[in-house]
Amino acid sequence: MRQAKLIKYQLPMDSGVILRDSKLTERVGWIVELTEQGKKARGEIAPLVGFSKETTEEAGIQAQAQLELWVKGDAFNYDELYPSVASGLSFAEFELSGELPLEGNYDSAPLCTGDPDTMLPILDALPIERKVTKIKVGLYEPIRDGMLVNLFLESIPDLRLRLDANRSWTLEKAKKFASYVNPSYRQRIEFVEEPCKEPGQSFTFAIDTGIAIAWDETLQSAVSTPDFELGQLTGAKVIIIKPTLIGSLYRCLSLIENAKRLGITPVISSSIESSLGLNQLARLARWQTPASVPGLDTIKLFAAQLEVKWPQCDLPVISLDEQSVVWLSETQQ
Ligand code: OSB
Ligand code: MG
Repeated sequence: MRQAKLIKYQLPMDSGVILRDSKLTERVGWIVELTEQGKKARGEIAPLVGFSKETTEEAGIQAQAQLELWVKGDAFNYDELYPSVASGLSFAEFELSGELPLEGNYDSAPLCTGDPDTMLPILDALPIERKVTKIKVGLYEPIRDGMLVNLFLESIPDLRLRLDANRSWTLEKAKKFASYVNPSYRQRIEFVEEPCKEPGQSFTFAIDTGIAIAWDETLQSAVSTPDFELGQLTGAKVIIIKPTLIGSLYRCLSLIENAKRLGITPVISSSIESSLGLNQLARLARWQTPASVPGLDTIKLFAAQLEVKWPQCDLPVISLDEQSVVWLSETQQ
């Protein structure tokens, strides 16, 4: 017999987390719980404001409808669901069937949030194979970004950088940025995520500067179109896979497989899920992309964890029991 539960969670964020120009004071989302033959499995559905197209409400309504069908014996209709809903339900399903291995990769590329002076000793202490940090660029003048990049790469000779411009540069500004970076350092930029407004401009940037790029937003908008083929998204060395914004694990696994076949590196990344969802992402990363450093250093944006602890994180853990159950299958009432 199948049983299911839908729980709404609300977690406080660290003060000062800014997302797409607005402050994120609280993270709200859903946890689905599937029970079958005495086994219980969870998944997280958490649309991210400013990044997901669906709202939290819309995702919750769709999730509940899917759970109602699932307890009656139906399968989830992943291809018809919002990415966040497909992702959360599929994680729960993979967990239930034991297909998601337990071991996780919790060693992410640190997000450079504070000032360089506090980051440098942290980065210096990392082992060489993951001496890499992610820095947001494009928020200020290109010359400032260029100088910052030079400072990091000059201070730590074996450090590599991942930069993310979130499509904020014109081609001209992107090239200006590149011109400020010491040419001998360029190869130590692993990639720039989405340098320009248009994917075509980002591609030109990569060709003209020799600096590798990664698709993040471009992959998200392309993957949901009919007849999508990764091979048509040319020009990037890396694709950023954020299941909450991409969709079901089936879709993610197929992307990973195709990326490897095409010589593109897949990097599993977070969409600021709670510690519950983040742990599953770390397990996906260990399982499917053991050769790349994941982008999961986002627990530090929270003021609390949810139900399960993220290794090496001392934030208080709030129990799922303290969150509100919004729907239960009849057999559980
Ligand atoms: O810009 O890549 C982004 C998280 C949520 C929304 C957007 C982004 C991110 C991250 C995740 O940067 C962390 C990472 O990729 O290392
Ligand atoms: Mg990005």
